Amino acid sequence: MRRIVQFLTVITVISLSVCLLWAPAPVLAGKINLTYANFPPAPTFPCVQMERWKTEVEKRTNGAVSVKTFPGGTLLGAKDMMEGVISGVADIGCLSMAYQPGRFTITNAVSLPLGLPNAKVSSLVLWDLYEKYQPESFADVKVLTMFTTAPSNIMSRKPIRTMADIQGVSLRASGGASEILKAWGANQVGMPMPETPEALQKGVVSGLFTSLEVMKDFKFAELCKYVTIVETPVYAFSVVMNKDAWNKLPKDVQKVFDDLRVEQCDWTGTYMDNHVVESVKWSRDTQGVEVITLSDAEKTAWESKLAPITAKWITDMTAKGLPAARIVEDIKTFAKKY
Ligand code: DTR
Repeated sequence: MRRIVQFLTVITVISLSVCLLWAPAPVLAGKINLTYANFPPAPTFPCVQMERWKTEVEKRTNGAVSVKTFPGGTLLGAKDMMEGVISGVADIGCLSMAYQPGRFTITNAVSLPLGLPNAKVSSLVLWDLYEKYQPESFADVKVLTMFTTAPSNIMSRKPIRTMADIQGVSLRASGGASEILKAWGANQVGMPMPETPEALQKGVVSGLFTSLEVMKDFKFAELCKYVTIVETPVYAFSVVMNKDAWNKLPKDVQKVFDDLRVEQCDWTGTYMDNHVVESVKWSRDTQGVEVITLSDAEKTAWESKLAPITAKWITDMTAKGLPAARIVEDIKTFAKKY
C-alpha cells in the first residue's frame, strides 16, 4: 500500500511540474502548422527577415506554432504572391509592392523621391502610412508586417558619372524607381528581382537600380563594377496572411503575431541598413567595384529632375480621388518622428 501511495505521489509531482513548465505557454491548443512563401532566393533580405519571424513566432508560442518557409519562389512567385495568399495556396506570403504599382498605390507612395534616409526609418514610416490609411488593397488579407529596402543606387557595367552617361542605358527597376530612371533618361526595363541575374548575364540590361545589398547577395558585383550613389528611392514590401488562416488562430497566437508587427519593421530595416554597408565593403574590397559620387553640379541637375515626379503623382492620384497631397505630407512628417 505504501508503495502505491509513493508511486502516486511521484506521478502527481511529475504531472504538476509538467503543467507548471507549460503554464507560461501562450498556446494550449494543438499544433498549428503554417506555410510562408517568399519569391527571392534564401540568402536575400526578404528571406532573412522571414526566417527571423519564424524563429520568433516558434519561440514565443513555445513551439505550438510551426512555420514552414518556402524561399526562392518554390511555393509562390513574385507576381502571384497576393493572389496566392488570398486563395490559400500559402498561409503567409511576402510581396514586393513595386511589382504591382497600381494595386498598392498608397503604400507605394514611400517610393516617391522624398529623401527617406534609410531602411529603418522608411520601414517605420511605411507602417505608419499603412496604419493611418488602412488601404482597401489589403482588405482581403491580414497584414503581418511591412518594410522597405534601403535607398536605391545605380549598379552598372559602365561608369555613370554624369547625366550624359546614363542616357539610353538599359537599367532594370520596378515601380516608383522606374519613373525616376525615365526622368534621368535611362532606358528603364521592368522585371522582378529573381529574373535580373539572367538579364544581366545575357546583356538584356547593363545594370540595375535598387538597394546595394544585392551586390553581395546576388553577386551582382561580379558583373557591375560601378555604383553611382543617388540614394533614392526605397522599395516597399508587405507580409500578408490568408484571412481564414488568421481567423482560425487562437487569440493568444494572434497576439504574438500582432506584437511582432512593428518590431519586425524595425528589425528588418536595421538588418538591411547594416547589410548594405557590409555589401559595399565586400564589393570594393574583393570585387574591385568603384563607388562614384556625383559632383555638386551633377547632383543639382539629377535632383532637379525628381521634383516633377512627386508633383505629377499628386495631380494624378488626386484625380483618382486619393488624398495624395496629404499622403506625401504624412510621409515627410512620419519620417521626422524617427
Ligand atoms: N523590389 C525589389 C527590391 C529588392 C531589393 N533587394 C531585393 C532582394 C530580393 C528581392 C527584392 C529586392 C526590387 O525588385 O528591386
